[in-house]
Amino acid sequence: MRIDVFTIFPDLVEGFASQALLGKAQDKGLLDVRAHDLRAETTDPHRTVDDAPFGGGAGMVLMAEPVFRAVEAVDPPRPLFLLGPGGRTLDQPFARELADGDGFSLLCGRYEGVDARVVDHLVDGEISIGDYVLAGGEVAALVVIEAVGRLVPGVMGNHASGDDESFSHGLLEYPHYTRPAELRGWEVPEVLRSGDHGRIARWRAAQALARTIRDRPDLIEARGGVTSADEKLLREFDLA
Ligand code: JCQ
Repeated sequence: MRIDVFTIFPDLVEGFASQALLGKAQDKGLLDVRAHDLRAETTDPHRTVDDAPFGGGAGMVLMAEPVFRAVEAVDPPRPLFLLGPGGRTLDQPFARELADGDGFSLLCGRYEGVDARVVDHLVDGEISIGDYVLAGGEVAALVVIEAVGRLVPGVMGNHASGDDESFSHGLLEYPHYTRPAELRGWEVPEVLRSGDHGRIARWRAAQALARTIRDRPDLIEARGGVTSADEKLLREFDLA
């Protein structure tokens, strides 16, 4: 999987992608993240990439020509996505769709926005990571790269896959515990130390369900509500 990123902060993107899980995936040849400096193809002494908006107003606009030139110098994997709040919101199914391809590219906007001709004639789509405003697209690009990268076959190593975790089954995770068995008077639930693996699996499923009902009822609605089997499971552990 190749992911090319166009940004005025290529070191930030490369630094992040070279660490931990993504760094190991790159070492293993499973993932290839390439950051490209939007200033690379500028020709003026100040390597300018921003200019004032036509029509006036506050702030600056990321210029079209440096972006076209940087992208055309590389011929990166398509689709090329702009990061911004107007796009399709990243969720687990979208991350899975991106991970099923061979690669894609990301354009990080900055300033007040990007010249509209980039949007109209260069990029293929837009990705949002949520309804809030960032100072630039870099952090959003890192979120996309991490969410997608961990789904690439082989990247998760020890963990069989990313798919047994939150959201892939549409529920929040059950609570996790490690040693010590008692911490400041708070004990690990007895069931987890019982050795009864069937009961442990049912307790975890019941906990995941109860927490999702409590904290994310929208996820319960999305999977079609609470079934009678769900209610039986909750009752087994006095959760309903
Ligand atoms: C991404 N949610 C918010 C910042 C301008 C497209 O132009 C710009 C893009 C950004 C960065 O993206 C976000 C964002 N998902 O702010 C400024």
